[in-house]
Amino acid sequence: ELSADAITQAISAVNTEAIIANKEATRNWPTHGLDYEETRHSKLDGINTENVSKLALAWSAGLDSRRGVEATPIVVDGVMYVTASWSIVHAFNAVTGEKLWEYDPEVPKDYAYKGCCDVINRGVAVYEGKVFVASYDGFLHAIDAATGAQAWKIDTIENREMSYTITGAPRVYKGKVMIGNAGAEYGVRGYITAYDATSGEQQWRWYSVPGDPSKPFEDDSMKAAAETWDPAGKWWEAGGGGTMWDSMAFDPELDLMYVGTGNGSPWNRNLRSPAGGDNLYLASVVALNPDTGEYVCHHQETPGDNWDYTSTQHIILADLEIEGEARKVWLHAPKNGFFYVVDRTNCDFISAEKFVEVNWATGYDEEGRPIEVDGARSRTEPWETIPSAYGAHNWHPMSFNPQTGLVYIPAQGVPLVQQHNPDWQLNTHVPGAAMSNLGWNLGYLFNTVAPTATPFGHLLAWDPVNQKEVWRANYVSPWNGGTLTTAGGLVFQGTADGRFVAYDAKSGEMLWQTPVGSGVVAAPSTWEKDGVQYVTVAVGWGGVYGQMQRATEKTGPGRVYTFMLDGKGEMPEMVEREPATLVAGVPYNPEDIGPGAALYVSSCLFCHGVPGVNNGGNIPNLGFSSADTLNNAAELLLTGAFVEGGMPTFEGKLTEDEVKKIVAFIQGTADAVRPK
Ligand code: PQQ
Repeated sequence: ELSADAITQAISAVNTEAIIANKEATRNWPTHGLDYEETRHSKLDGINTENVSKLALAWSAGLDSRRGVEATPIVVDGVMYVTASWSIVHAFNAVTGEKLWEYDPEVPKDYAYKGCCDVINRGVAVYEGKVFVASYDGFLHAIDAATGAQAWKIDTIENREMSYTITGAPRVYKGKVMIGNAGAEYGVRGYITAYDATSGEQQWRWYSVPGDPSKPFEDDSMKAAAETWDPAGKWWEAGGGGTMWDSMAFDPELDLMYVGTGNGSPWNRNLRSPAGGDNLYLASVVALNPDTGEYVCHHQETPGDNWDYTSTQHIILADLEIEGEARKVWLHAPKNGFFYVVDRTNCDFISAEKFVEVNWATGYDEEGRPIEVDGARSRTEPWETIPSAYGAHNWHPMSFNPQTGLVYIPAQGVPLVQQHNPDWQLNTHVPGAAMSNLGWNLGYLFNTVAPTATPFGHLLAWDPVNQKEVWRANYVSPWNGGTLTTAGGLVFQGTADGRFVAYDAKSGEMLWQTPVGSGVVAAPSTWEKDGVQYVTVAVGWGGVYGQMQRATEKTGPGRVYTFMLDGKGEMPEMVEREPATLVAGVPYNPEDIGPGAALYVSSCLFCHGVPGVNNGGNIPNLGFSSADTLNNAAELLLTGAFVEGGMPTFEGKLTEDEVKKIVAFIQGTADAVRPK
């Protein structure tokens, strides 16, 4: 039994000093990345290489979620907070699994299309008695930790005409709740804001890209940044991008915070800033003063980003000995395929090496600038992006174990070809331009020729001092979960094919695994209560890749699992998908297939995948629709029949005749790929 008083007491005790003190023994998991340095390295060793074979379920609980679950569970003194899709917060007694309360921020379901990558949320922050969640529709909510009642709610979005969303977990440092936002696929201007944790009052805001140059710059960093953009591209109309949609880390000794910035809006620099330029502060790690939000310094990983190479991936602060010298560094493995070690006292570049195959740059010079390859910015030829926009490593958190000296990275490759789109216009539906009917602004056409790369996913153990691979564990698919490493000599990771696995952190030997009933994308956490160590992982397949692809026939729904040695919990039933068959018999005019393909790309592609070719993730592949659905497609699409599930209405966006063409493409493709 956990009384409301006990919860209040536990969460009221969480503040910056307590989060710092927790590092000593890491009994709790009080902040997203475990500690301010975001190491995800637990000092707990109750579960270790010797006994992990006895790890078994303590309890599991449903999250009532059919879309992606990306949250790291926060656990303090036996109280657990985890979010599921649509930013819904669930509170549990972490030892028994008893549900304490649920908080639904009531994100309007017709808001879903304003975000690129599934209606996901990466978790909460807790501080001085409150739980903070940033909802998909851009509000920051403060909730009473014991009761789940709302304490306050703040609109973080300064311009609701733009497609801003929030998917990231807030962090709280010295009484300020920090949160960024998302939307750089659509055209927004990225910013991060700090709010007072008690009152919700805004404390500061820092933009990652300059605004309209006819107005005063907000600060010197914006003035400096504007010089690296070409005004001919009118970046302020598309917003510029640079959204800070995920990572933050804090160094309490230096009193600095670090934040990763996203890609440009539009993606294509030839359109965004035609004369070139670095386009600060896109695709960078930036150091800010956490008290004031003032810019301190930065390292730009992908100058003039042109490939959706976001640098929002998880940042880890570490103290390493490099060439005989003690260095305070940050470690980073962004989408672009290079692993960075940078001096976090002054943002001085130390080293960068490829951690997967990379074709856009051969390496970095001493100043920390990439040596680019000809053709990677072509305005005429297709370019196969290796890594692609899915990232060599996406948001799935990595971890750093100072005992092995290794970083554990969910590495991957998803093939994609991009080609400059000379017909691109801001906020305009152009058939053939991916998702442009929903407001995407990329400036590229995709897969105009077939990619040659092979998809892959592996857990990569990387030595950041020597910048080299030490071991890897191969998977059947990209898009595997975030990692956790422990003083018990272990690495934990969930997999796309629906398992939760423990490895020997030194050797990579698999020591334990269990099925969990769905592909896993989130990272686990570990914590202790009454001397017993537990490991928790939230499960629910999704995110941008998981919407249209899958690697297991097990289909969730979202669930949180807690494991302990000799646990006696009963494994829940694992649900198999209904076998799917390619749709047949829907009448269509073959001449409609071509125009239908272009409309499909601009309205459906990045959620539903290629009909009959992708197999469908948490969103169905339309090649496997029923004939009834396709025969009634116009009515379903144009009246918003699926809005509750997150699909927008296409009323006013598509005509009946255009829907007919899309149906022709779906049925035509199903017929074309059906085995003879
Ligand atoms: N989100 C995911 C996910 O949760 O699976 C994957 C991605 C995002 C990306 O690959 C992105 O590029 C991305 N970009 C933005 C952006 O540009 O603002 C936001 C997000 C997001 O908020 O989830 C993603």
